[in-house]
Amino acid sequence: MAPMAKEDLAALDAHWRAANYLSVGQIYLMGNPLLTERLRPEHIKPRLLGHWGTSPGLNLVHTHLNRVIKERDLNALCVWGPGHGGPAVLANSWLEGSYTQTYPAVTRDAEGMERLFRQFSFPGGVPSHVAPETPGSIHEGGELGYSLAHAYGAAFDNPDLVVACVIGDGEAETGPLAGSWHSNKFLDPVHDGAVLPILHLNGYKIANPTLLARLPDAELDALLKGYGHDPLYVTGDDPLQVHQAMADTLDQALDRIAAIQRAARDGGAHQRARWPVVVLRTPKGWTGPRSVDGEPVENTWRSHQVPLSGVRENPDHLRQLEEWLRSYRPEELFDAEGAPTGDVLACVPEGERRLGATRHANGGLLSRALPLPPLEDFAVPVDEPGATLHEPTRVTGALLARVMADTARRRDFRVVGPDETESNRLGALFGATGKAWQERTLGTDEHLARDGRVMEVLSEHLCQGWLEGYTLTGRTASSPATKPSSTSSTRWSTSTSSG
Ligand SMILES: Cc1ncc(C[n+]2csc(CCOP(=O)(O)OP(=O)(O)O)c2C)c(N)n1
Repeated sequence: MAPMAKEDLAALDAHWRAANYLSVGQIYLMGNPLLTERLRPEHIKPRLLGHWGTSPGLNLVHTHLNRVIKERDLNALCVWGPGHGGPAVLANSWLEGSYTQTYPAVTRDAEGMERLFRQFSFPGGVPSHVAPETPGSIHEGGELGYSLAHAYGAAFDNPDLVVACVIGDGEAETGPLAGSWHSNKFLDPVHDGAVLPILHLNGYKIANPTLLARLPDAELDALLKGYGHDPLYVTGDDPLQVHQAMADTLDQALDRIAAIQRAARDGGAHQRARWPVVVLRTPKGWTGPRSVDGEPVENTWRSHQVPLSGVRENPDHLRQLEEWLRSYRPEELFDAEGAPTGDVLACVPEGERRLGATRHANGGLLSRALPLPPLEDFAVPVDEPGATLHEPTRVTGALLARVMADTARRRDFRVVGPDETESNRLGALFGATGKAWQERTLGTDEHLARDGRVMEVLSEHLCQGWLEGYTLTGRTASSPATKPSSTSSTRWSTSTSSG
């Protein structure tokens, strides 16, 4: 890609700075949102609770997803793994207008900005994490580990959808996430959409470095390639250089995704695709205070939550917070009424293309009743008590097989489990569909199919995550062995079917 024009880079940077400003504002402020006067203790929340460290990285990803969505008219959804970065996702929803559309009282002006700030992590307000009521969210992120599984669940049977998924390097240490990389062996480039994992190596979790951030580069590269991915790297701490690199890299990744889909859909390519993964290495707490009370903070674990504490009581911290907020030059980002300027909004897509307004994050709008056959068709004759022998799950298998056959064209029903479909006597399903499988097959294998809608993998974390991602985006899945968890839900949105 040719280098971007200076004005375009500056506009992306303006959007990113605005999102960073709004993230810091939510963590600290309950008054004086535009800094029209010097910051005073009464403008600061009495109890500070939120996560700054991950927010600049999430904001960077959101800014750049906006650009590619708008330029390519992409149908996209994003799963934010570090869901504790609630301020970032809320800031972006407010900037793009989806927040005000969902919550009209939080207007896109100074008054609304003050509400946005005050309500965050505040009694009677909104949670500090990406939450069910956050527009565009299917993933709460409170229990780290399920982001990538949710992203794949959303992509299955959604051929036009691109699901970006930010994975924290701490989250990547969890068992569920470590198992989730193998989801690429189940994704059919013909009938499914694409997942673009963005591994965010900001280096730290709560009070420690992360494993993946400290691996030698060659080892990390080998690991990701070993998972079957094609890694692309963005590294840096100079904003304009990172904006250029991120723009180039997302363009490359999306071109590769389009090429993989074309080869499979038009050319009938039969090898498992090597999908791209973006490795984003930027400092934790980037653009925040470099040091506080003589201790380094930016690019260390100390930036994880609230870098400046006791701001009401400590005049030095109050001064540092004001300097930090003013470093984003809010007077260039918001007009006199507090609305984002044209430059800030230049990258933002419109209508349902906005990440906070996509229907795919509000599955109840998309779900349709399943074509359920009359139960009488599956009634078991019992002439007298205790005289006939039947296997209830085998009967259930026949019912599920009918539903599977009747949804062959709609493709909005799946069965997910830890390799127990056959042993649970549900094998009739294989008369209606195969088991999803993109790897090579041997003559002794049975029922494996690239477009199969039964999914079997031993990681029940993965089964559960896929099932949640699939149902929260408006489809139905049944699991013979797992049960829905509380890691995600859609309280703000129209209700969806459950597992
Ligand atoms: C399963 C689980 N264990 C522990 C936590 C507590 N926790 C909250 S944030 C965090 C660190 C996450 O680090 P990372 O995923 O790298 O995110 P980032 O550094 O971008 O904040 C931890 C351990 C959690 N939310 N979920």
